[in-house]
Amino acid sequence: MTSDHPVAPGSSGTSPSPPPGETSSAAASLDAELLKRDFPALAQEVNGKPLAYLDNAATTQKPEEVLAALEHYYRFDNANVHRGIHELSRRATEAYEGSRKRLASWIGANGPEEVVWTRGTTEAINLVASSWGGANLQEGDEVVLTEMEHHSNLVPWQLVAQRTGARLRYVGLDDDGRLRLDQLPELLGPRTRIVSVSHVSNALGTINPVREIADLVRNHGALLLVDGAQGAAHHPVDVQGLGCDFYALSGHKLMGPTGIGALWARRELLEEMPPYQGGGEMIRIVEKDYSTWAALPHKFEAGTPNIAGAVALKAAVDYLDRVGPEAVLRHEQELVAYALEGLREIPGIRLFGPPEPTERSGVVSFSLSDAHPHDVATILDTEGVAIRAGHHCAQLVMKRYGVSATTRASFYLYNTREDVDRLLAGLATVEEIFGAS
Ligand code: C6P
Repeated sequence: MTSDHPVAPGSSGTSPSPPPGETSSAAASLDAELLKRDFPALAQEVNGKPLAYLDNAATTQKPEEVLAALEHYYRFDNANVHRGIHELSRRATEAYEGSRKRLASWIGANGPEEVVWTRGTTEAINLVASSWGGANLQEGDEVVLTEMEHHSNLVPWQLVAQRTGARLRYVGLDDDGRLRLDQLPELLGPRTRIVSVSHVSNALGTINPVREIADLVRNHGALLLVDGAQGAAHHPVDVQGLGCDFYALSGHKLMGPTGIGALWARRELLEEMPPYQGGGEMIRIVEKDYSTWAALPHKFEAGTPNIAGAVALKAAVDYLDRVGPEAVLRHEQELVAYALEGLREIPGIRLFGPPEPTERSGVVSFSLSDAHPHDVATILDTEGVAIRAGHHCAQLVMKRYGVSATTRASFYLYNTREDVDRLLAGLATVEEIFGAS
């Protein structure tokens, strides 16, 4: 993928953000070939073939500057945060809190105290379900979810529903992998307390109209949590513009380290919510029978955090910001369009998700009539093409479409048309092995 105006890290490739869910036609394009060189893991051969890494919805590769930030922290600044009165601790704290500030302003938070570090999206949603849900849900209250959700946005609500007697209700999916938003007004009842929905589906690629959902939910007086695991990495995020109350994200999906993520929440909600876990860092005073809590966001951060992860996440955000989230989304949609064109030629293929590439981010999910997704993934692996096969932790999606698994290729800013060609060539090999698939 080349362009007349390639944008590489180091140059400013950003342009004003379009409304959520839309791409700006004026968005700068990017030069994936050039960006790829920043990612050492992508330079290797796998099974004797150059690696075509198409499993980015699972996790993304890390650019040199993220690796350098991790190494720099451990080589020079390694110390615990907020505790020691010494130079290293001061530096570690500054880098750790500096990263929080960067993330907060990048997603449009009203301040760093609205950003709680977590291990990732899963922990962020568990935090809300357990803390907010435990304190606010009562028997007969309702939580509205969708059939599109990742298990991380289902199971925490099931657990709190079992504890409190709250009921779970579900927005369905249409045949093309879109939410049945026509059902939402009916599902929002007098007992609805919270709606929790993914920004982008990991199994289908669908970009959900979060703002539209937020308007309905807020007019109804309920809260909205957005699972942004597949949102923030591929899509401009402005939590104010989205109109949500909670936004959960994972650092490793946006080129940061694993084990670091964040929960953004409106300050007044965090103020009212009880702590999620107890331990060091999150207290002000500890007596024998009770304790009082530290100020936000530390009230929710018990124990020694993933300092290196948080510090290196800033490098990832800086990188993504320079490339420009609008350009990333547009690039992914171009790759999706190109992939769909090739995939539609394959006999016996079934495609999942919206037919229009502009309705999705960089995910293509499909099944072949004769080959099991795991066999497809294994054959592609021998060709050096990394994809994911399975239920993608979205068993309700699989059930909705009557399959147990799909094959999924997911693109990111460093993928090229050549990577897609490698996928298509690998599928031709699958066809040869399995006959007319
Ligand atoms: N989906 C995938 O291959 P964690 O594991 O906490 O970083 O993210 C969980 C999660 C939550 N919501 C959505 C929409 C997701 O896609 C994921 C992670 C990966 O699709 C791993 S199962």
